Amino acid sequence: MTDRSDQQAISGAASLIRALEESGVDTVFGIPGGAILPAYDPLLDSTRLRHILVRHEQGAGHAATGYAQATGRVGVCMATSGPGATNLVTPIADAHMDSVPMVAITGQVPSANIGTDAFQEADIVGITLPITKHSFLVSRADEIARTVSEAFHIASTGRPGPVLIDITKDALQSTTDFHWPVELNLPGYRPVSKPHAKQVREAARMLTEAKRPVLYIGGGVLKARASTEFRVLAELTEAPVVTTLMARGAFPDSHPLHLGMPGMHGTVAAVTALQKADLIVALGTRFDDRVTGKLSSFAPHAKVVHADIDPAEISKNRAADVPIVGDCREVIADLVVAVQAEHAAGRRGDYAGWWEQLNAWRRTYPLGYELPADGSLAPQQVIERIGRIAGPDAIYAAGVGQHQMWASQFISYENPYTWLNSGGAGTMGYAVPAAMGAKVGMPDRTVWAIDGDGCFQMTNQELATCAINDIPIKVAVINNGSLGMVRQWQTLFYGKRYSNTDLHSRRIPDFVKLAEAYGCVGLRCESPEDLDKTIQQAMEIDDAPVVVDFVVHQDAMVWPMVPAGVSNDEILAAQDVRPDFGDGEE
Ligand SMILES: Cc1ncc(C[n+]2csc(CCOP(=O)(O)OP(=O)(O)O)c2C)c(N)n1
Ligand SMILES: [Mg+2]
Repeated sequence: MTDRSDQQAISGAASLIRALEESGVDTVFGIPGGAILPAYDPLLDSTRLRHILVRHEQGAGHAATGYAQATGRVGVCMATSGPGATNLVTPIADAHMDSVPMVAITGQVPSANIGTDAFQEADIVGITLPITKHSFLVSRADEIARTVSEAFHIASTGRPGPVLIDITKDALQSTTDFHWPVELNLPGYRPVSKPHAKQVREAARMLTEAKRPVLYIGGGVLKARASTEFRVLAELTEAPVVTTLMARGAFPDSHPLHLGMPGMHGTVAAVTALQKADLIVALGTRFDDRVTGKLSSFAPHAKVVHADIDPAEISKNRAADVPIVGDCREVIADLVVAVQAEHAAGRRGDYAGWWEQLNAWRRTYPLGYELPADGSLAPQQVIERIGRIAGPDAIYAAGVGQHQMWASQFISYENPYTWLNSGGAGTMGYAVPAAMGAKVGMPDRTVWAIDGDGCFQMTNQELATCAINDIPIKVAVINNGSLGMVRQWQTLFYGKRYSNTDLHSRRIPDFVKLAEAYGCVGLRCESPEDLDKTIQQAMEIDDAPVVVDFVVHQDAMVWPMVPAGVSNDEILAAQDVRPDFGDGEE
């Protein structure tokens, strides 16, 4: 590595900017303020860093996440102390839940003032301790460059996650020598990436002996950039595949081995395959409660192979018979070799009977929806048509709610890194800023935010950021006039008592006028006849952000559904439709 040290004394702030540049950062999303102000001065001179001035720090955080999820690089956001920093709490928690590599930089009050309730003082390290992979409080200029280097290393290696660097104002203002590269000083941080060969061989042996295996893959396969390797494994074994909400796109939806998404709103085939499996090979996934349903009745007949880079995940929720700690790409590559060895020795899994059953479930209970009898727009149809027209090369970022589930169900994901959403935290307000971050990282791709009328009202101020900074995202507001997902639960579990879920957003705000006020193009679509035309119109605009207000039927519901806390065996394919699995438990 070439030494890019600077013997001249520079400010801590300048060393921060230099360190970010040397770390390969090209974009920082943020808002300045008193404590971080020194860092904004040298930023003005940087030719390698683009700072995008957002309208709310939450927007900066989700933009960093969207950028990271779309590109695989570390996303960076920056804020001042106190309220600037606390506005980052939600996106930091969100990135933590979804293992997104992010570095959040916050200014802190001068070190002499810490603990005095100084103006805009907040103990952001303390506040975010449980929701970061690591956090640093830096109070000396000399430590800034090293800390930046360590933060990027920690955020992006092992199980990725958010790292906070809180820097006191005096550290930014005092002088230091700049040295790069720095020697990392991280005793005890050594993520294991190479899996244990014996465990991998055991997993391969179990795969060939199983009669009803399922390959259950999660976001870790995407984080490890292992989609290509995984496809080889799937095709070699010919075992069925299910992809979690976080793994949509890791394996093509059109692939015949793909059963779809498991979990609360998964396909009948995917959910039931796990329930009836005799072997689950879990790769980069964490047996989340939204996948397992009632844990004690989840996949009662299955032995479990569980591979994850984070040893804390293994046997956390479901005991693993074969635990494998390692990077998913290496695990999968080694599994391919081990399965090939099994085949060479004349041992090959026979899943013919299993596929017969799976195909019957797939045929009988495909994903579907009904068109509203009154001729109004079905939200599912809107989303399906956007997916068809924008195609598999576009990137889709969803909000949280019914529209998110429909976007995961009715858009066909063929490529990795084309589906971005807030899976673990379920953060309303994620879509617009995440789409903005994705578009900045992938400027040549079409980026659609599929948002709810509720979610959109939490972070739509970033439309101003998009319009001003030439970030032409497209936003589909799936306007059902309500907090639809909550309303769905009220319909099903609270006797249709609709307490505080009516947003009246067919009327207020006027999303078309709102879009126009922000310098975007605003369109509205209210009937199926105009659907394709309106989407095409939005597709043709590439010099400004576009917002389409899709006014949809209010009563559409997300199916299939496993009600919270019950066994996945109780899955409902649609309202009052309990699948017949031929086991007499209709
Ligand atoms: C920040 C936040 N607050 C509250 C919730 C609870 N919640 C989950 S979905 C939902 C409704 C979302 O409404 P909308 O954006 O209109 O989406 P829809 O379900 O109607 O498609 C709510 C309130 C949440 N997930 N996140
Ligand atoms: Mg809604």
